Amino acid sequence: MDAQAEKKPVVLSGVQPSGFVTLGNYLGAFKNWKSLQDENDCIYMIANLHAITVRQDPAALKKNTLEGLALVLACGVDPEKSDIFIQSHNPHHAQLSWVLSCYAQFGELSRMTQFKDKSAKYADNINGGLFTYPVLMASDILLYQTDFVPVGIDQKQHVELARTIANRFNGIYSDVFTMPDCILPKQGAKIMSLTDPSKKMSKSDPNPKSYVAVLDDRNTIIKKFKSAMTDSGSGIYRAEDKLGISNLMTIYSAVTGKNDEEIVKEFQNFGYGDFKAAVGETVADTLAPIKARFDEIIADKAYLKEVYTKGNERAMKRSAKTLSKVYKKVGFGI
Ligand code: AQP
Repeated sequence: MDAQAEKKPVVLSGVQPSGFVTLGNYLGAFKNWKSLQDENDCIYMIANLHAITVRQDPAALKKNTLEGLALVLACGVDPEKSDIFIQSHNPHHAQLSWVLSCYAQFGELSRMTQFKDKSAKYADNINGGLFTYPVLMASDILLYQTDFVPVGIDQKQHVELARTIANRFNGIYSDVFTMPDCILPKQGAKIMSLTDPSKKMSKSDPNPKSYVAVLDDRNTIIKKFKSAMTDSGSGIYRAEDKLGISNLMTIYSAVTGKNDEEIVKEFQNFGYGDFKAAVGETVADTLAPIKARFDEIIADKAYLKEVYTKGNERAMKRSAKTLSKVYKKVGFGI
């Protein structure tokens, strides 16, 4: 086989260290990071540049960054197989972001749903970074000539914008960037809030009962599921007017791999209360080994440093090639 035929698809994904990681982040994105490692060339980053679009406490951001890294490792990402690094350690992301911001239109950025949502949520701090966030994300993706980006549905629009920017740049300067595609999970691409199943489960929700954090203890997880909002009526099945039950079925399906038919059969004689408790216990059982592994890894700071240092060295070697090509194309290559 020649080298080209052996080349594995490049996968890139990231998680922001903007607090704890929710069950939504886990099921929507990095539950699949481990299984993608064998067939793909994977790059995973702790996206701390993105995190400061919302005001962060510096000490907390530092702590959350290391914890994010430890959690990714606890979920089975193997630093021997994948490049794992901290985004701010590689200056190429910010450098490419400036160039690409000159190839993204104001109108395009104004249409981003996340910008509209976050501007409403953080009305006293609608900063430029919140607006240009998708350009930085495009840079993250395009720097590594990424083929696939595993994300939850909320990030799909940003990956599409990365394609628009890549297409525009390639059209002007000939092929520089690979065109990326999303990978959405079959179940769990949009996990909804436990207290208001019409809204996305989100770590910044002021009501802690609305989300489950991956590192919540068993009792907390079960309690939160038991208090999840359900609908009037009875019966465990998916329907448009049963948003609460449908969300719990999605979570159960994403965690167990069972389909709706199997779930309906399994819980045909259950009331809502017993179903909620069963989902809570299954989620708690799934997350317990991750938490145990996380506790071991976070205690070993030397190991974490080794992982992010080596990961960043490898990542920078790769991103330098793309950045240098871009600089030459736009006329910076003096
Ligand atoms: N509810 C969700 N269901 C499925 N996937 C989700 N993701 C986020 N929420 C859900 C996916 O998680 C990955 C990492 O997300 P992030 O770190 O960029 O944070 P976010 O999307 O900003 O997550 P939150 O919880 O909604 O944070 P806040 O409250 O700060 O806005 C991404 O792939 C995302 O799609």
